[in-house]
Parts: sequence; structure tokens; C-alpha cells
Amino acid sequence: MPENNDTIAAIATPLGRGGIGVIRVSGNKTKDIYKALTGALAKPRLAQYVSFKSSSQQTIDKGLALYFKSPASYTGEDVMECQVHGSRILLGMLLEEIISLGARVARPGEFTERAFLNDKMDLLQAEAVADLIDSNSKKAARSAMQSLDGVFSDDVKQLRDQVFNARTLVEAALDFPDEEDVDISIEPAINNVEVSLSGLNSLLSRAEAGRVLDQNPTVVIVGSPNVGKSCLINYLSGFDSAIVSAMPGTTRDIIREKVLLGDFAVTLVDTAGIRETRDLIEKEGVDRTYKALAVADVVLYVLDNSLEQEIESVIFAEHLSSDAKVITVKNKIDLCKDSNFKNTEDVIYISAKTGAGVSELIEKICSILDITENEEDMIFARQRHIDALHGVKEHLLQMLSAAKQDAGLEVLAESLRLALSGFDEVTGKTTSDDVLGHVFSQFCIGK
Ligand SMILES: Nc1nc2c(ncn2[C@@H]2O[C@H](COP(=O)(O)OP(=O)(O)OP(=O)(O)O)[C@@H](O)[C@H]2O)c(=O)[nH]1
Ligand SMILES: [Mg+2]
Repeated sequence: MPENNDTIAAIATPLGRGGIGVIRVSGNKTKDIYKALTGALAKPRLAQYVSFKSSSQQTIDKGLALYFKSPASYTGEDVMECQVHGSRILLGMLLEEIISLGARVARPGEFTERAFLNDKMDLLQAEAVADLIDSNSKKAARSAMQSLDGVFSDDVKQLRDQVFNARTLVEAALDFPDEEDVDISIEPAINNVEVSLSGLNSLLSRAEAGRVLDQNPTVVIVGSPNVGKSCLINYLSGFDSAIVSAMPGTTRDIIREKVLLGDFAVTLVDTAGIRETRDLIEKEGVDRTYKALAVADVVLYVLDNSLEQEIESVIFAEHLSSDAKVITVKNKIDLCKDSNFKNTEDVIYISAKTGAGVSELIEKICSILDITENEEDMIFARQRHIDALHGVKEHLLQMLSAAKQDAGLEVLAESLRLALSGFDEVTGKTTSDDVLGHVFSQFCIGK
């Protein structure tokens, strides 16, 4: 772990224009930087409207300055937040000024890393911060928030306590091997391990259920040329990302848009219309369509209903990933005389031009993505947690089988010691620097 007695600073808001931009500063020079930058005294937890000035007394911007005194701050150190206008240039100038006053630019995740090192949160909670920022659905966000609140950590700690009790009992038996008037039965220790094992099994299944929350599903739009695929991606994403034209074979490149459909952030993909063609560029486009299908979670197979096109899924079926779900979308219903369309389980009628029926389509997509009902029970776990908890389970099972075979108390104590260190790995109590470095490097800068 790097030394953390220097002062760090970073722009905490995302790249681009925005109403407000935030710069965060943390470390023991924060108070002096506050004074030099604003000319005002830092007052804890008070928002002051100030002029942020350069060393040559030029105003960089006016805005709000906030100060949090150690240890009552996010990182546990003295922290300052500058809220100014969200221009990249302006934020860059302000950051430069802060650096010239003695701070250095923070690495990704360094603020949260300091919060972890200063015991403001355990590793599970620190990871939940990143998961919350990256969450792809409201469910994922809620679940990450629960972990940040310490729900996952508390469950792990409770199980750890039971195993710790078991270990204390076994160690006590080890310390008094031959004392006749001391009851050295290890039965209570075994009970403790059995109880924590059943708790662990349920925690593991909740963690495994929660792994789906970590994914950003891909929805791929396919069909013959001219059926309205590009029109549909434009409608769903809310802007003209793909060229729409009456000429078949318009789209050649794959077009990707991240959009929020109902509760889900999905990657929506528009593809080249599938047909036999001699045009080399269009052929390449169709090949790319097939590649996109191979990673699709949901496929929107679009047909032109005004031409009464028949379903011919064979044109793409062999390229589908095995667990992809296909929704047949009959488009251009605004052109059809008969307006009495009845959606079925697999077929949805829409007009990508007028938007008719699109909300039912979104509902259908969400119902497919919404595979887990018991969201309260899910834990937004990472593979790292699941692996470590499986390790704990292994050691507890070993302890029980050793006890059954009347193996020595040392053997039981050792299994319990290893189980405990597995728990500590999850919460970060004894996690190696490599793992910590990896966890924090995945954060965005400024967090
Ligand atoms: N009336 C009507 N026209 C539509 C609708 N959807 C698409 N169109 C028209 O159909 C034509 C083809 O639309 P595109 O979205 O470019 O079709 P595409 O499937 O992307 O075609 P390729 O890129 O060539 O494969 C355009 O003239 C659109 O304006 C619809 O729902 N109603
Ligand atoms: Mg197109």
C-alpha cells in the first residue's frame, strides 16, 4: 500500500459539459489549500459561496466550497469539495491550481482506498461503491446500496463470529487436555460450525443469484433489409444514431447504444439487414450481424408487417448464442389497414415510426431480463467473494469430517483458523496488497 500522508485531488464528475463540476481534495494540506484558494477559513460542514482564485488572484470561478474535518469525512481525512461550473477547461484550471498548492492527482479509487485504510468502510463496502456507480439496473443499484449499508458485511461477520466461537471452544479444549473436572466436549463447537455452515450455504446462494446484477445485457436488432431496424434503434435510444432510408442495405456497420429500457440499462445493437448479396461491403456487414448475434441476450427479430413477411428465423438461427431469447417484432403497423393487432407470447406489433406498441415491446424485453424475483434476497457479489466463501465452506466441512473421525484437536483448530482467514479475505481484513490494488484500480478517478 502506498503512503497516504500526502494530499490528493481529482475531478469527481464525469467528462463533458455539465451544470456543475466537482473537485475533491483529501489529506492534511486540505485546510491550507481551502484558505489559499478561497481566501476564507474552512468551516466544517458549511457550504460557503466563494471565489476560487489563482495564486495571481485571478478568479477562476465562483461556486460552493465544502469542508469536512477529519475523521468525519468520506476518506476519514480532511476533505474539501469545490462545486463549480461543469466545464472541463475550468475544472482543469482549478485542479492545476490545487496541485500547485501541494496536492497531487489522485489515482482511480484512491479516495475510497483511503476510506478503507482509515476504517471508514470494509472492502465489501468499498467494492459496493464501485458497483453502485457501475450498476446497470435499478435492482443492481438497490442491491449495491444494501452492500454499502453493510448488510452483506454484517451477514459475513455474523457467520465469522460463530466460527470464531467454535475455534475458541476447540482451543480451550486444547489448553486443558487432561483436566478431569473440566468439560472438554467439543460438541458445542461442532454445533456452532453446523449452524454457520447452513448460514453460509444460504449466503452463497444469495450471492450467486446476485451475480446476474453485474451484467449489462445486449439486445440485438436483426431482420431483412428495410424492415425498420435502424428506425427502431433511433426510437428506443431517443436520437438519430443510425441512418434510416428507404434503400435496402443502408446499415453496414454495427451501431451500439447504451439505453435505459424500463429498469434495465442495456446495450442496444443495430445490424445490417440479412440477405444474400454480392456487394462486398454489405457482405462484411452481414458477417458482423452474425457476430453480434453470438453475444446477444435478447434478439429483436424485425419483420415488415405491411408486406406480410413470414417468420424465417432460419436466416439467423445458427448464429444465435444458446441462451438468447428471440422476440418477433412486426413493424410498420401504421401502414396496415387492419388495425386490430393482438400481441402473443412471442410476437409484438409496433410502428417504429409512430411509436405505437413500443411500450409493450419494452415491457416484454424487461420481463425477459427480469429473471430473478426475490431481489431482497440477492447480494451483488463479486466472483472474489464467492470464491473466498466457497473456500470457507470447504474448511468447515473438513473440520466436521475430522471431528467425526476423531482426528486431533489441532487438526480441527487448523481448519477453523483457515475458515476464519477466508472470512477476513472477503471483508478485506487480511487481503493481500495485490487484491486491494486490483479492487481500487477499477474505480473511476475522483472516487
Ligand atoms: N411507415 C413506416 N415506415 C417505417 C417504419 N419503420 C421504418 N420505416 C421506413 O422503412 C424504411 C427502412 O427503414 P430503416 O430503419 O432504414 O430499415 P433497416 O431495417 O434499418 O434497413 P437496412 O439498414 O437497410 O437493413 C425507411 O424509409 C423508414 O422510414 C414504420 O414503422 N412505419
Ligand atoms: Mg438500418
